[in-house]
Amino acid sequence: MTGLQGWATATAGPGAGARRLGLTSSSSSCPPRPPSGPPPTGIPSSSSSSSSSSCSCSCSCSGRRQPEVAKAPGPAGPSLGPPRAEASGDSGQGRPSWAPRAGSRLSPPRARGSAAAPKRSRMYTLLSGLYKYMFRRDEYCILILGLDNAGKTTFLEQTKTRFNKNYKGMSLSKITTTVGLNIGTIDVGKARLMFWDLGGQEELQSLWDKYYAESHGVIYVIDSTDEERLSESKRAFEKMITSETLEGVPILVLANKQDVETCLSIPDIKTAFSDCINKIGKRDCLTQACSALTGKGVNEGIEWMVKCVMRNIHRPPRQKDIT
Ligand SMILES: Nc1nc2c(ncn2[C@@H]2O[C@H](COP(=O)(O)OP(=O)(O)O)[C@@H](O)[C@H]2O)c(=O)[nH]1
Ligand SMILES: [Mg+2]
Repeated sequence: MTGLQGWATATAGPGAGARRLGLTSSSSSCPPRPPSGPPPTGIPSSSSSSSSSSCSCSCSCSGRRQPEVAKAPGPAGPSLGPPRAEASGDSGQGRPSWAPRAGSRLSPPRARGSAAAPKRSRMYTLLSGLYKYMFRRDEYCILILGLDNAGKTTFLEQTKTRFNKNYKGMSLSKITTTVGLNIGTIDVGKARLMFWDLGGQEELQSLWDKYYAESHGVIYVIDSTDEERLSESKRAFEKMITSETLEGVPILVLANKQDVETCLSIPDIKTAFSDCINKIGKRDCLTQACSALTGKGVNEGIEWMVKCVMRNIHRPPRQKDIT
C-alpha cells in the first residue's frame, strides 16, 4: 500500500520526491489521484482505465479527484483501497478501476527509480572495490645486506631474471663491486618485492640502518667460501638484528656460493653464528643454502620471504594500483 501511496502522490506536484521517499505524511492537500497515462508495470490491465471524478480544490491535481471509495481504510492500510471484500472482486466492482487489488505488490515506476539509485551506487562501490582488489599489489621493501663480495648483487640479478619473464639482465659473471645501491623489483602473486641492495663495505654498513624503518624483510648474504671473514660477517649480522628499528622483521640468511666445492656447509655456518640465535627475537628467520650464480635455492628463499612479509601484521605493505 505504501508504494501505491507514494506513486499516487508522486504525480501531485512539488514535494513529490520527498513524499515518494516516505518523508512526508500521507495527508496531502489534495487526495491521491490515478495516473493519467498507462499503468505502471505490474498493474493489472483492468485497472488501467481512469475513473476519477472532478476535484474543486486549487492544488495541482488538475481538478481530478479520487473517488471516495479509494480513501476508505482497507484491511492492509489506513487510507488506500476499498475494503478487502470489494477489492478481491474480479471485475473490480466497488473499487476504482485504477486501484490495484489489495495486497498486490505494486511499486510505481518513479518509486522504483528512486530505489534504483542507491542500488546502482552500491553496485558501483562493490565493483570498484573488486577491481581495486584484483588489480592492486602489496608492496614490500626488502633489504639485501652482507659484506662486500658476498654475492648480493649477483643474487639480485639472478632473482630478477627468474621472476621477471622478459628481464634480460647483465651477465652474472660481469657484476662488479656495488658502490652506492642497486634496486630491483619483482612480482610474486599479489606481492611486489622491491629490493635495495646496499653496499657491504665497512664504511657503507653505517648507512644500513637508515633503511630499516622502511623495510619489510632482510636478506642477509654470507660468502660460504670466505671462512676468514665469517666472524666479521657475524658481527655485522649481530648489529643488524639487535637494531630496534628492525624488530619483528623476517630475516633470510643465505649461505651463498654453495656451488663451490670447498665452501662451508650450513651446519658450519650455523655454528659460527650460534651466538646470535638468542638475539634473533620474535621473528621469522631461515638459513638457506644458495648459489646466486647457478640459481640454486633462490626461488625457495624468495618464496619463503614472500610468505613471511605477507603474514607479518606489524609491517603492513604499501598498496599500489597496478598501472
Ligand atoms: N661461485 C660463486 N661465485 C659467486 C656467487 N655469487 C657471487 N659470486 C661472485 O662473487 C663476486 C662478488 O659478487 P657480488 O654480487 O658483486 O657481491 P656483492 O659485493 O655482495 O654485491 C663476483 O665475482 C661473483 O661472480 C655464487 O653463488 N657462486
Ligand atoms: Mg654488490
